[in-house]
Amino acid sequence: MFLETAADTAACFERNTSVLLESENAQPSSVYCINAVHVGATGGGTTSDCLITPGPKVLSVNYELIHTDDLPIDANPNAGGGLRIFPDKKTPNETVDRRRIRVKAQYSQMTAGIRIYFRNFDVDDPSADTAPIDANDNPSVKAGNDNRGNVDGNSSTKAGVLTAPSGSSGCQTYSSGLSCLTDSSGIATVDFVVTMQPGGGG
Ligand SMILES: [Ca+2]
Ligand SMILES: [Ca+2]
Ligand SMILES: [Ca+2]
Repeated sequence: MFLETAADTAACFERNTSVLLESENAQPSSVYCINAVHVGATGGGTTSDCLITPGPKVLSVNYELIHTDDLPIDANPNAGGGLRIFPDKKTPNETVDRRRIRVKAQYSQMTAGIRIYFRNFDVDDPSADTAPIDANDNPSVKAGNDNRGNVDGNSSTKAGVLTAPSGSSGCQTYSSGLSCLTDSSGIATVDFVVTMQPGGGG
């Protein structure tokens, strides 16, 4: 690539010098470099400088209801803050699974086919740090992995389960969770099933 500004050209005629600005080939990571080649009547030389451009990344993670009659996602007023959902039945005999929530990650480029990796955690119950509520903490460590429930009767799902949304394609499990591909808006989507007995509270 070759660049020469009008100002540089004007300077050439006045001083019989020129400055050629050249971008280097793509550099690793997010480094972008420009070389300036100076040519003058009494000599010349090359100077260069580099800058780091912002790399592509996930800008935000948002949560959406799956069933239109689910209770809204709202701010958790209890210890720990964050957001909360109501995963229980709304009437005694209904069969709707309200434990499932939709998670959308927004990539910084509106590009389809970028693989985004999702991972879920069983975080510490912030409401207590001692038994009988939360027995796995101590004065210096507030340990997670204290959920009492799980998704499917297997203790390996104590942190909840990530699943591919119905009708999606391109999702793959990996050692720590699930990855899915972005759509043309740069959004990758997974579903997350919560446990019914979070925290150490049982
Ligand atoms: Ca704990
Ligand atoms: Ca705790
Ligand atoms: Ca927990």
